[in-house]
Amino acid sequence: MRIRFIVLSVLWLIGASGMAQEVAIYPVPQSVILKGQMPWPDSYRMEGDTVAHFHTYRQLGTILKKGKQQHTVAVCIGKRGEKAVSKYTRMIPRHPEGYYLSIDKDRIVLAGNDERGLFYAMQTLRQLAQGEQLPLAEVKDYPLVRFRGVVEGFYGTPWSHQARMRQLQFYGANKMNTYIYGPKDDPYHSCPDWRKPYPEKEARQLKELVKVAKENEVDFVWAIHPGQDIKWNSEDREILLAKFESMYQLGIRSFAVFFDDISGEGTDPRRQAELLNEIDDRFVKVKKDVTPLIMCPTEYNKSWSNPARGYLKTLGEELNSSVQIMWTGDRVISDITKEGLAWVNPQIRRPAYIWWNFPVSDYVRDHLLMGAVYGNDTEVKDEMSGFVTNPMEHAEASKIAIFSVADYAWNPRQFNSQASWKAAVKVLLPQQSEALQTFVNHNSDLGVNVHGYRREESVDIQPVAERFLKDYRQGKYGRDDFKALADEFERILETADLLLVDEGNKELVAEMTPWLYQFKVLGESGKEALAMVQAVEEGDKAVFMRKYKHLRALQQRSFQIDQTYNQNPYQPGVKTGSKVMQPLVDSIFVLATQEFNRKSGTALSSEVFTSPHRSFSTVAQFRQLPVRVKTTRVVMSPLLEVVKWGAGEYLGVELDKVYDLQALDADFGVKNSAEWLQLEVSADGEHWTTLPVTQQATQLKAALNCQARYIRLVNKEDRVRESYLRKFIVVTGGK
Ligand code: LOG
Repeated sequence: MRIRFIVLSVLWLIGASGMAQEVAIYPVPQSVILKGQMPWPDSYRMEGDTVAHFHTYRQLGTILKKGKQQHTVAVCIGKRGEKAVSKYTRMIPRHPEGYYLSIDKDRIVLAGNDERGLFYAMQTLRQLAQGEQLPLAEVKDYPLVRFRGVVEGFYGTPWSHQARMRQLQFYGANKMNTYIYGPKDDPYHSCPDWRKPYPEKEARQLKELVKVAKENEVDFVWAIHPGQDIKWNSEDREILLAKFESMYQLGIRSFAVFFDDISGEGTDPRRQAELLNEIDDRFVKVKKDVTPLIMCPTEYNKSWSNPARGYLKTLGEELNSSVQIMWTGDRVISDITKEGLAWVNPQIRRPAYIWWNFPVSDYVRDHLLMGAVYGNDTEVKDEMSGFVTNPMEHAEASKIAIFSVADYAWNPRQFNSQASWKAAVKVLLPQQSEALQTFVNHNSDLGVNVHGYRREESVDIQPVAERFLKDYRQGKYGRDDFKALADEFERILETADLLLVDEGNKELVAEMTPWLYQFKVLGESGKEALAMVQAVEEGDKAVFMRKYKHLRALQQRSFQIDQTYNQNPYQPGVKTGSKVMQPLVDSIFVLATQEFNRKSGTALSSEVFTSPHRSFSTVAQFRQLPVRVKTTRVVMSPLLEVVKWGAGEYLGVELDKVYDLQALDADFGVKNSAEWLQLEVSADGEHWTTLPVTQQATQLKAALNCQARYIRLVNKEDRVRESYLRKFIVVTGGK
């Protein structure tokens, strides 16, 4: 029997030549020894307390196969201290959630350091037992980061009950132990209804989730987000405690309090600490079976934190030491670095509990973020107490990133981003993984966005695309490059069809469908753009015209998809391949059309439609806000966080030329914005005219009735003001 190690401890090929069998274990274990394999036996004999470990034990039925080999294998399951595994005590790692798994000819041993460790041994056994033969192996394993999981903490449509059930199973299978429930748009989690109990149906569903979480060894953490309207008085404190008590009655044993994205009184760190300590003393510690509290601070990232104000330091000093403090890194969206942790940890006097804002897409909702997980430091296990990812509102599509976060957080040192990403794709859609890999290759980046966070995309083809364009601008190009691009476009359009009809993961395909429609158009457009290049070269005018017209139609089709699907009020539309492939198609189209015009003396339009307008601002948080056009409306992308306007700072839209302006329709989420914001318009960007604004609740309205190119709102006061940006629409009269 021959054993070959392919990539150390990630993927092994075992077996006699010709009968190679792939064994992949994720998250990558700390130590694995493979000793060969054997045919599946025809019977098993259980040893150990299967009643006590029932939810782990019952998985055996779906894992162990019965073969023809006349042989009985003993299966010992238990945790440290139990008789069934007492012989193996020394082999079990002394780490929370650690386990020892061994499979040899006569015996399978699943020995946990604790209950969860035992459950994880079973998950590893499941991955080992996928093939025609049973691998003989010895695994000693434990996680390096204590809390690993997901925070459902995004804005947008909360996950459905079914989606959450599927998630919890996925976490268990991938050794994640934490799910923090905190969807911003659940009214009972946040304002206005955090004070009220859940209605009966929602309460019943939460109960069911808690049960499934338990079966999968996941702590179901219920978070409350009361900061926007909390009063620091005993009444609100008692109401909050009563709400926690009612959640406890539903079976919840883990709790969090979020103070992110709020303004006003609720942001006071002293009051926040007082409240949390009181919950800790009067609720968590009294209950005995409740896990340590988690809190998300108001200054949850470095760029928003001002050490002179002492917010974090106050929390660090005053919060009970058992309370976990969440942290998103140097910015709202950023990867975690050693330096960043060295900055925050001394202030909060404990290792930060990481809230990683990827693949959350609530600020780029027209994109699907299915790229690889990379960028987090792999030598920071001791500097963080937990690592949870904030996903997209698309639950199934988020599993690509979740899978790799599970891998990273379990064993950061051996984390291999690319291998993990590809393994995730295979797990999510085993029968159609090549197609899914093509799709995710081109659906990774976020496009220009307010947080400036970008991801690599179309990595393999990107250098080819760049070289091709550079050469073509100089009137030549390489045949091989042309062919490679043509192949890729073809693959893209095939992939779209393959995935659209696939039944292997219906939930995933449903989430991806609008993007698959767009992906298909992208593939077709790319093919036609290259056909235009060829037709110009061959001097075939008729073919060129046909291809030109078709590509024009495809551009319109793409626009229709963008205007029809995923019409959320934030970033409506459907973008795919937006980093490399779509710009490539646009550039080829422009260059080939110009070349054709030059050669044949025609004047075909080579214009590609993009928004000609842009936003401008002196407020750092408003930089790079995308602006889009919807018929005669110029719409700025809303922002979810609290924004600080310094004295005299402004936000505005610059149109591509002077227009007849009709109205401004804005909403800054605060009731007094008309008092401190001044509306100004200008034709040249130098001479400004002030116009009146009216306010109703948080809505701002102004009749413009003038000709102008620039419209801005200025903080006319000499002090900092806070607001949100819910809406900023300029209505033009067309021309
Ligand atoms: C929110 C979060 C949101 C994310 C990305 C935290 C702690 N809070 O700016 O709910 O999903 O950023 O938009 C946040 O990240 N605010």
